[in-house]
Parts: sequence; C-alpha cells; structure tokens
Amino acid sequence: MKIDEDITSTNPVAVGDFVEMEVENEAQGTAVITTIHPRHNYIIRSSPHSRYKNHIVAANLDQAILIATLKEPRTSQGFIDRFLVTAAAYHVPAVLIFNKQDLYHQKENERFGMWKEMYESMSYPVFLVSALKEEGLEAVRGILAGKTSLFAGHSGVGKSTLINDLIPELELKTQYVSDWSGKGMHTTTFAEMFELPFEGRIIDTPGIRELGIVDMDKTELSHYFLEMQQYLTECRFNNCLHVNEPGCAVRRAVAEGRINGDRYESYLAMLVTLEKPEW
Ligand SMILES: Nc1nc2c(ncn2[C@@H]2O[C@H](COP(=O)(O)OP(=O)(O)O)[C@@H](O)[C@H]2O)c(=O)[nH]1
Ligand SMILES: [Mg+2]
Ligand SMILES: [Zn+2]
Repeated sequence: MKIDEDITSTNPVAVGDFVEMEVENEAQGTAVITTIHPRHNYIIRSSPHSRYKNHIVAANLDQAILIATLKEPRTSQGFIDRFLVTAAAYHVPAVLIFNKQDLYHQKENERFGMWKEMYESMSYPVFLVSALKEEGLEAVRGILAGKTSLFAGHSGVGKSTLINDLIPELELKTQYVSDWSGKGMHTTTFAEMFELPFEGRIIDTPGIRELGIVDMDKTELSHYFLEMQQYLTECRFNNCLHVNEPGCAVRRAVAEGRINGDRYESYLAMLVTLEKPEW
C-alpha cells in the first residue's frame, strides 16, 4: 500500500500522535503543538466533507481489535476478512474478540469454534467474551496490557460495554439498540483515547466500523491474506491474480483444502472492488 507522506489531510493531528507542545497561556491552560513526531503507522478514511481529502483516524497503533458478534448482530466473515486485510495493509497487527457469548447456542458455538481454529492458524489471536456478564476478560486484559489498541466493529456489538468493563470509572454511554441496521445510532464520530488502569490505551472510534480506506494494487491483495503468502511464489505467473490463470498455486491450495474456501471467496469479493474501469 502507498502511504503518502504528503497526504492532504483535514486533520493535522490525530489521536495517537506524539507531539511537542509549548505552553501558550498558563492561566488559561492553553498550549500550542509545535511538532508532530513521525507516525509509525496510521489509518485513514476519506473526509466526510471532501472526497479528495483524507482524515487520519488514529496513529501509532500497536494493534487493531475487531469486536465481532455471532448474534445481535451477526458479523459476516466477509466483514471480518476485510478488516484483517485492511489492518495488514496498514501494517497493524489484528486481533478478533467475539462478544455476547452469553447469547450463543450450539450453532453459534460451532461457528465460533471453526473461526477460532481458522483465524488462529493464520496467527490471529481470537477471544470469546461476554462484556455483559464480564466473562473472558482476563485474557483480553492480557492482550491489551502495555499497548495502544484501536477498537473497531459494527455499532451495537458491545464496544462501549467492553470498555466500561475494563475501565469501570469511565461510564461510557452504551446504546439500547432495537434496530440492527446500524442507521442513526452513532453519537459521535471522533476517535477518543482511554487510559487503561493496567497500563495501555484504547482508541475507540464510534461510527467507524471498518479500518478506513485502502488504496492498493490488485496484485497486492493476496499478500494481505496471510495464509496465501506462502503459495505466491509458486504461481506460474508472477502477476497472478489467482482467479483463472493456469498454474496458480493459490487455487490449487483452495482445491486441496489447504486454503479455506470462504477465505478465497472473500479474496475474490475484495478483488472485484479493486477493479478499476479501464478507459
Ligand atoms: N447479551 C449481551 N448483550 C451485550 C453484551 N455486550 C453488550 N451488549 C448489549 O449490546 C448493546 C450495544 O452495546 P454497546 O456497548 O453500546 O455497543 P457499541 O455500539 O459497540 O458501543 C447494549 O444493549 C448492550 O447492553 C454481551 O456480552 N451480551
Ligand atoms: Mg459505543
Ligand atoms: Zn496464483
């Protein structure tokens, strides 16, 4: 992915930036930011005000955590895979937390088991919690400790509830959600950073379900499907898109069950969105 250093941004400073400040007025407690230190990574989305400008959502992340659910609402695999690909393209390690365990029955538990096995085999950490019943939180504290983590996920999956469990004195407003379409439920769109009582920080991005936008070449996409990486050099053509080219090692691995078929479907679905009209 091209991370353009001269990106036209609507916000010069973002959550997570390390800055130098000079006190401007001691009595009023105001200061001026004089320097922004170079960012080791950042995620962007297009500005709501201008489609030619980008908005830096957050910077200097140690990891991006997707809060997903198998019920109320159910997160699709396509959505999870887009998140993982985008995180990889932004050079941010990704973690999956499945919430609302207390609502799961056999069907959901089986699906969780399948996803856990599959995503862990790609080296993504996977957790199961109930934010409501405060179950499974010790492991979550363990992965958050000492790090700056971005929380993402659809509205209603329990991000605020989970953050309140981790930082009890915070008392974030949680939402009563009766409509899982997600429309009209966002209270704010500004990312906020919270200090954890056990060292570490959470960046909550209300209204941002995905990890922003990614501008990548079609041939780059398979590099961000971590389980495909090992096959890429075995394809007959080095610009193989793994669709219908002869001698494709990725398609062979799918056919032989070494790459999950649903992951390959996610790959094809994303590839189409990168397709640019040729004129
Ligand atoms: N059953 C159940 N409900 C939950 C759980 N976590 C959150 N909720 C509920 O889901 C709704 C949305 O939660 P909220 O934290 O506001 O989600 P956010 O939009 O991601 O911040 C609220 O009604 C919560 O009480 C959970 O673990 N189990
Ligand atoms: Mg919330
Ligand atoms: Zn191929």
